[in-house]
Amino acid sequence: MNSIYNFYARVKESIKKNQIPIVDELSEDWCQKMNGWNGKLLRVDLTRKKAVVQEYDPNLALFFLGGRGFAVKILWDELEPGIDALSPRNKLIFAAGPLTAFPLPSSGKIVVAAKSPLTGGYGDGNIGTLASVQLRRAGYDAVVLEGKAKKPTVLWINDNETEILDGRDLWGLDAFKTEKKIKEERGRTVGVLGIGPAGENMVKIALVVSQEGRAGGRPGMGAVMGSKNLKAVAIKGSQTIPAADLDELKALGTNAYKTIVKKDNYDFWRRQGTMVAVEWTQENSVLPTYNFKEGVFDQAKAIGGFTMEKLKVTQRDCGNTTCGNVCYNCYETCPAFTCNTICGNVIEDAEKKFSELDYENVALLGSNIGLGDLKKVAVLNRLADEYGIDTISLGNAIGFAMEASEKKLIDYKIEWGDFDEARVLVEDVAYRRGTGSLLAEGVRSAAEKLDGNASKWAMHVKGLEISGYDCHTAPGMALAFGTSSIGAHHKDAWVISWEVSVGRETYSQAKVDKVIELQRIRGGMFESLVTCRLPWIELAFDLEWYSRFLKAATGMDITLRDLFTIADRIYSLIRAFWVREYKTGWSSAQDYPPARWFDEPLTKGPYRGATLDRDKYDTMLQGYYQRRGWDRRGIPTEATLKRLGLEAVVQELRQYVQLMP
Ligand code: PTT
Ligand code: SF4
Repeated sequence: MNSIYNFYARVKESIKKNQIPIVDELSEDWCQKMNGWNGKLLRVDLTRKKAVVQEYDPNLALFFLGGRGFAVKILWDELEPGIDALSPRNKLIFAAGPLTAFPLPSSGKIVVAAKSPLTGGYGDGNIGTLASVQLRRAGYDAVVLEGKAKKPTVLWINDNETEILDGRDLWGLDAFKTEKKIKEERGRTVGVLGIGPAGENMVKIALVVSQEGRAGGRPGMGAVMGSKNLKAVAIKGSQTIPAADLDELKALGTNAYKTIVKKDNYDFWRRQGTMVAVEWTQENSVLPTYNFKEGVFDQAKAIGGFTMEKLKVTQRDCGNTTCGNVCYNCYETCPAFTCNTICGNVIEDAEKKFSELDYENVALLGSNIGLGDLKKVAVLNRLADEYGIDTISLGNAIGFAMEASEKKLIDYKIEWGDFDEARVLVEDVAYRRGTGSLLAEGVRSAAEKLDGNASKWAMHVKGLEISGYDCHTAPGMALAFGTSSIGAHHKDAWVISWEVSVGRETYSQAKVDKVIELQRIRGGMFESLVTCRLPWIELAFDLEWYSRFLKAATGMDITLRDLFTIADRIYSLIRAFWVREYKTGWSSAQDYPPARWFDEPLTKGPYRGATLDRDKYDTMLQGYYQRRGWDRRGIPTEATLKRLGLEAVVQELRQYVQLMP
């Protein structure tokens, strides 16, 4: 296996071959300072209780930028193929990027990644959290967690000091209480990434939680953390992140914040955030309903953005600053970063507790399980955050259980819209009790254990449950789910709104191209920068800003084209990771959405009778592979890997599958 530290010579060779357009030659000065990056990662072996600071090769930054790019490169280089994702041999990575934590809009994000116990492939997620800012200020770009602690543990990173603390008093607590306790001891501004009981119990749909309403790592990243006996990572830093031109960065930040507030949609966005999507998906018949049987829900209004507005008590951002002021002036002293696109809308739920709502949470825990009461949906949402379970997979799992109960495939009675039983089931999933234990493995696994063709209506791709868009009438979005890098998630290519605007019936090459374009921007660029993509998506904040930010941060001219090359490299490496794990079991069938959308027509709404067409989907999928330079099985060809500077991947992948030239 190749270590990232042997990368240097090959990179120099690649520069000669013009594979890294962002630099003509490696400037020694830049290599020394690495402006934009800290140039260091923290590696913690939990088994041996050892932490080492490693200076990484600057070429890692040039080739993979940060975040998801760093994560997949490290996992590819260092993971033994075929390991159990819940064994100490898996590695859990938290990685920031070259824009994270600078005084720029929405820059407080971090990627959490590992081999996924849910899908068996590459897994990651993106969390907005002060921990991202603190990590960069502590002098690191990433933390790599290896091994397994003997007993429950908390990792404490305080600038250059790292301690592995006894976490036994926190084990068993929910994610909110865990963070609260850590902050009581270590201060309000400490960044905390924690798990709830679901992560502790290695529930495969468990994720990592921060700040009572920020969560990420859908494909079981919380379970990986739990498997390492790691309850939380707490971080505090006080250093200045090296920037090529900090004054210019601040000036750009000032302008960027001002530009954002002047956007036409700004006020409405601040009112509704992502909740605006409930009405839109209902109008366009793509709101997941009754386990994705339908695209319309007769109680959609009751769980929509306008209902939420009436119940809203406050709004929160990832920085947890709540002031909403453009406060980059105190950048050097204040650990908070500011997002003025604030999206977290908080309501009081049916149990009189606060719950932060987003579209996905409401669609999956509302219409998808037939529940039309927003305050009750909010209870399930808050419980998911407390226990540390992904709301999307949870809503799929509950919907699956309701359908299985209706079909009498399980010995458990739960009807559509039954809040009380759903509430019990959430807890049962977190503690792996009864039917909850079946669902804790994800719907792919649950379906395999049931009769009655359950696999046809277990709504997932590659084992990851589908997020909030029904695709009976959206072939482009179905392709986006099919080819997403972590399984069925909209994060890489939310093509649905464009698709609805250009005509949803077609299976055109234009849709293929759009999916790839969005994967480059969202799945490649934003996930490796690492910053929030919402200002761009929701408020049309121009992408060119990010090249300007990068210039000020790194001193390099990194164009959007360069970023897309990096994105393609990341995508092909992620694909190689999946193929190496699945070996000869890999085929284009892995890139198919569930059979339900092809075989069971909608029975309600304006598109009644509609289904996806298998042959046409297949043509689109093959068109997608061609554009990416992958073969008919969806495996990158030798030529593609070499073009992207991934020669070493060719050698290794050949051990597992035959590669096309
Ligand atoms: C993300 C997925 C989403 S996408 C949502 S709501 W969304 C769900 N949120 C969950 C949650 O909350 N609690 C919980 N227990 N499970 C949840 N599962 C679901 O996870 C989130 C925002 C949102 S709100 C979105 S779209 C954007 N996502 C971004 C992204 O992926 N990358 C990026 N560079 N910027 C993004 N900005 C926006 O961030 P996953 P967050 Mg999330 C509580 O985790 O695994 O990536 O899946 O990060 O800080 O909560 O912000 O309508
Ligand atoms: Fe966080 Fe929302 Fe701001 Fe993005 S838009 S940084 S998710 S508060």
